[in-house]
Amino acid sequence: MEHQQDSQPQIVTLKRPKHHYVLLTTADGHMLGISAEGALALFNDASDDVVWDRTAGGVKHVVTGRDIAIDSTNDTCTLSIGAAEVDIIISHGPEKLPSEYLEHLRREGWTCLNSILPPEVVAGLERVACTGPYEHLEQNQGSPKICQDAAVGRAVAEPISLCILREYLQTSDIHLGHPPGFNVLPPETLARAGRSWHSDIPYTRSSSPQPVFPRVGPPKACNRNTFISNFSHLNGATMLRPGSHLLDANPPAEWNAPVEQGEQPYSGPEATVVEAPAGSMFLYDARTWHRAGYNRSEHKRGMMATNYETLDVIPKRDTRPACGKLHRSPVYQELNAREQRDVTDLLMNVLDYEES
Ligand SMILES: O=C(O)CCC(=O)C(=O)O
Repeated sequence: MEHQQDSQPQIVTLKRPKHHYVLLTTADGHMLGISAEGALALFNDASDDVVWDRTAGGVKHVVTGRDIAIDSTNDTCTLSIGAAEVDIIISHGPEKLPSEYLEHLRREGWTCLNSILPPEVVAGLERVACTGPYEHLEQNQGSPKICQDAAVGRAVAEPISLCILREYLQTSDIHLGHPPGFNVLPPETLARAGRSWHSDIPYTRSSSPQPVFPRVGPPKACNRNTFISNFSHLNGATMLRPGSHLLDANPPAEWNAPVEQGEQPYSGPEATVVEAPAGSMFLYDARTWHRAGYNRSEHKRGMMATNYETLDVIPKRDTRPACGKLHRSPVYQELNAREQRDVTDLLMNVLDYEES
């Protein structure tokens, strides 16, 4: 990690990791881990217990150090789990243990799961965002993004980030605050959404009958920005003020003072920009002051914005209609059983309310 203290704002640059752990998954999305009793077991949800590392002779369970001999040059194998023979896929995993990301999120107010998504999911997100090889195309605004490519649901239900979000929000009962949104920033433009310094909770411009939550107290919502392009200060990476989620205050008015054409709101040393490769997930407490940067590159900057919140927070936009459309779409059948379950819970697990 390289810090450039002398530039404004503070820039933290994360290079693509040279090494990733692996997950051992079944076709329906269960993850192989080691239970508290020390037995091999399949889990619905991720935790440190499902993270493995490749070794010369197979895989090693990272937390316990237990080795399993398999031909790990292949990406599939069959293992005995209890009385059953189970087919396992060795799949792309995180750079670090979930608990390490969680510790950083609690300490700094943000964490970045560097390059957590496999390339094929990033490619699907590029198709929907119309960035990268598709940047000459215009986004399809005719149906929810989650119905346009299975990559969207796969990213929404990415298991390592979900585990961190549930731990951070201190409940597994979480939902999305709006259907996944695509914040695509063309060159030389101020973002339409999130161009000024703001917090995403308590909501001030929500269309839902939102109770007002105090800024202080336990976290109610956590944002997850999924980088579809490589994110850099040059192409308008999100800026935040670390630690501001713990302040009982909104951003200072002068940070959003009117600016001349081509200038930006506050961009000084109190702000931090995290640069990371496409496929990374950037998590930050939704109270954190943040804003989109200004894209000075020649290409669109693509990002998928999702916001994960506790049950008492009413979604900013009703997520249930998008879920109904997803269930009727062939894209739903491309998701595995765990992804179907997680996406459905995240979109449907809301208290009943009328939009105002
Ligand atoms: O697009 C960005 O970088 C910022 C997004 C934002 O402000 C938001 O999602 O609330």
